[in-house]
Amino acid sequence: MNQTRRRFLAAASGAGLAAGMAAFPAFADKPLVLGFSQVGAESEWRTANTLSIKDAAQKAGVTLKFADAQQRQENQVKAIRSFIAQRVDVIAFSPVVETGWETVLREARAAKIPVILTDRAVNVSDPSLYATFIGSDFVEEGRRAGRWLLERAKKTPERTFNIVELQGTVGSAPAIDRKKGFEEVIAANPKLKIIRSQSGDFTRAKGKEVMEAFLKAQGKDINVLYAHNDDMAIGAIQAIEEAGLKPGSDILVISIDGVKGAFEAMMAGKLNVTVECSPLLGPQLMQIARDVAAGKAVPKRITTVEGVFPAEVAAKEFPNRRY
Ligand code: GYE
Repeated sequence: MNQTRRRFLAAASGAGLAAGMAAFPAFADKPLVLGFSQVGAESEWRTANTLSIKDAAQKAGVTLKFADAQQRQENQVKAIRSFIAQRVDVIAFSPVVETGWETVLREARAAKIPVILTDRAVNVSDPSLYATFIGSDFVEEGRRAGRWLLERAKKTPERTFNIVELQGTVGSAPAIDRKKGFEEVIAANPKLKIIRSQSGDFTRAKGKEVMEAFLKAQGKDINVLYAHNDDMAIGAIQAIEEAGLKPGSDILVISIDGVKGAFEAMMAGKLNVTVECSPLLGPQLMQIARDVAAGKAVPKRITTVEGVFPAEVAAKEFPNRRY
C-alpha cells in the first residue's frame, strides 16, 4: 500500500468515516510491508536483535523483507535500493557506519517511502531524511563503563591503571560514541590511561587476535581491558588466559551489551562488568513502522532504557536475561 492511501485511511479512520473505510477493505486488510537491512551477524547482540525483529514482525502480521549486509555499507545501500524498487511501505535499517547515507536516503524520500533507523545512528546534514531513530544512547554506555572503572580506582588511589581498548567497527556509531563517553569520564582521574586502542570489529575472533597483539606489545603493563562489546571481550579473555594471565583479576575486563555469554563470563570470575545495551527492538520497531506508514507524528528519537551489571549480581540476574 502506498503512502497516500495509508494517509487517507488513517485520516478516514481518525475522522470516524466508517463509509470511507468500507470503501477500501482490500487496502485496510493488506499487511504492512517492511524492508529491513541488518548490519550482519557479527555478535550475540546482533543475533538477538535479528530474532527480535523477525519474531515481532510475525506477531504483528507485518510482511518482513530481511537483508543481511555482512557488515558492508555497499550491501546495505543495495538492499535499500532494492526495497525502493519493490515499493515496500516502510524501510528500516541499522546503519553499519555513520556517514555516506545522503544519496540513498534521498532516493527513498523521492519514492515517498519513510525510513526508520534502528540501533545505530547516521550522520546526515538533513535529519528529515529519516522519520525516527530507535536505539540506545551509546555515549552514555561508554560513560557508564568509565564510571565503573573510576569507582574501582578510588579503592587504590596510588595505583595507575593502564587500559587497552578494543573498539567496535571503524566508523560505526557505537564505536565512536562508546569511546567518547568512556574517555570523557576517565579524564577525571589522570591515573587512568588508555595505552593502546584498536578495532576488533565487534567479533570474538578479531577481539582475540587484537588482544594477542596488545599482550605481545605491552605484556604485563596492561591492567584493564575496555571492550566496546561482550563478544570482543570474550575473545580477548581467551587471549589473556592463553598468555598465562587471569582475566577479571590480573587484567580487569569491562564490556558492553549484557548478553548471556557475558553473564557466564562474570559468573566464572573472568569479566568484571557489562553495561547493558538492549537488542530487543523488534516490538517497538513494528509499532513505529505502522505509525509512520499511517502518517502519524512520531518522536524523532526513541531511547532504549538499560542498566549496568557488575559481576557481583551476575548469578542473581542470569535467569532474568532474555538475550
Ligand atoms: O553492541 C555489538 C554489535 O550496534 C549496539 O553492534 C550495536 C552493537 C553491539 O555488533 O555487539
